[in-house]
Amino acid sequence: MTDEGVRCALMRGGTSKGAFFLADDLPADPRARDDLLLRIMGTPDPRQIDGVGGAHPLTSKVAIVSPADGPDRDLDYLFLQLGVDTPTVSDRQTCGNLLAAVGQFAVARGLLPAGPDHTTARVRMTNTGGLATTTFPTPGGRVDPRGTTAISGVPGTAAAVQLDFADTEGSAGHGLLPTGQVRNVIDGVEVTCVDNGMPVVVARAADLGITGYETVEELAALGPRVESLRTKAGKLMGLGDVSATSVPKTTLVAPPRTGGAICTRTFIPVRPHTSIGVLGAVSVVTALLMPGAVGHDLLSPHDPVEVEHPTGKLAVTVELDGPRVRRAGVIRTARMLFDGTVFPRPTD
Ligand code: NQM
Repeated sequence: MTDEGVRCALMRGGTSKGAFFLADDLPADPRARDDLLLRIMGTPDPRQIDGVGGAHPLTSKVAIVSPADGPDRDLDYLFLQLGVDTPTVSDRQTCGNLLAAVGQFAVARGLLPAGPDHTTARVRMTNTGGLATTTFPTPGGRVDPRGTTAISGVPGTAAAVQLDFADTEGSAGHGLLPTGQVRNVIDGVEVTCVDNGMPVVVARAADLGITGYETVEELAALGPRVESLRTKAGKLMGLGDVSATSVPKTTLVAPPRTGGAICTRTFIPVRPHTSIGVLGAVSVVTALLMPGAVGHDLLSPHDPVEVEHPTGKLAVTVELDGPRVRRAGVIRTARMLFDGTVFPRPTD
C-alpha cells in the first residue's frame, strides 16, 4: 500500500465500472486513503487522463471490500464516489451497480468460498447499513461471467447476478419519506422525496417543461434547475447542505412509451445518467407505488416493474406492505476486467 503500487481489480458492475480494493490493501486513515484514491483515478481532471477513472461519475467509483465484522453477513462493502473534475470523495451513498461485482471480487481474493454451482453471499453496504444478498454462478467452484442475461446499457450477454435487498429504507437516516410527507412543493414543482436505498427527488418531467423522453445530451441544459431542486430538497430531507455531495439524486418521470411501466430521466446529481442506478430505481419505484406520490398516476404497474431510461429498461421488484417495504430485488451482470497493480499519480 504505497505510491509504488496498490493491488486493484477493475470491475464492471451492472452499468457502472470501478476500482475494487481489499480494505487491507489501502491506508486505514480515511484522509490518506482518499488522497491515494484520487491519485489512482486521476481526479481532478475532466478527462482523468492520468488515472484509471473513465471521465464520468459512473466510471469514477471505488469499492472497498472486507470480511464481515458481524454474524449476519459474509462481506462488508464500502462504496466511494470520486469526483471527476473536482477532488471529492463521498461515502454518502452506496452503489447497487458495483454491488453486483462484489461477490465475484471476494471469491477472486479468497474472502468467499465459491459454491459448486452458485455462490450466495450476504453483503452489508456499510455506507447505509442496508443488507443485500447476492447470488451468482460459480460452476465447478469458479466464477464464470459468461451467460445469457442482457442488461440495457451493456453490450452482449453475461451471467446473471441476483441482488435482493433488505433494510434499505431510510438509507440516509431519515426514513422512507425523509421530509415526513408524500409530496412537497419546491421551486413551484411538486416532488416526492424518497429513500429506499438511495435518496431521490421524484418530479414529473412535464412540470419542468420537458417531455421526459429527451436524450442525455438534451438534458444537460437542465443542470441548474435540478441543482436548485435537489439542494432545497436536501434541506427538507434532513441532509443539510448537499451542494458538495452526490445525494439526493433527481429523477424526472413521464408516462411509459416503450412497453415499460414508467419512463425516467435521472441526474447524478446534476449530470444526466445514461440509464438509472439500481437503488435509485428501487427508490423511485417505491415512491411511485405509494398512493399520493408524484407520478403514482403515471405508473403502469407490473411485476417486475420495468423502468424505462435513456438506454433501455431496468426491471426491479418492489413489494410494499402498506408504508413498509417487504422486498426489493434486481438482476444485474458483472465481470472482472483486469486484476493487477495500479500506480497512483505521484505526489507533487
Ligand atoms: O443507485 C449511480 C449507478 C449509480 C448508483 C448513481 C447505483 C444505485 O448507476 O444503486 O447503482 O446513483 O450515482 O451505478
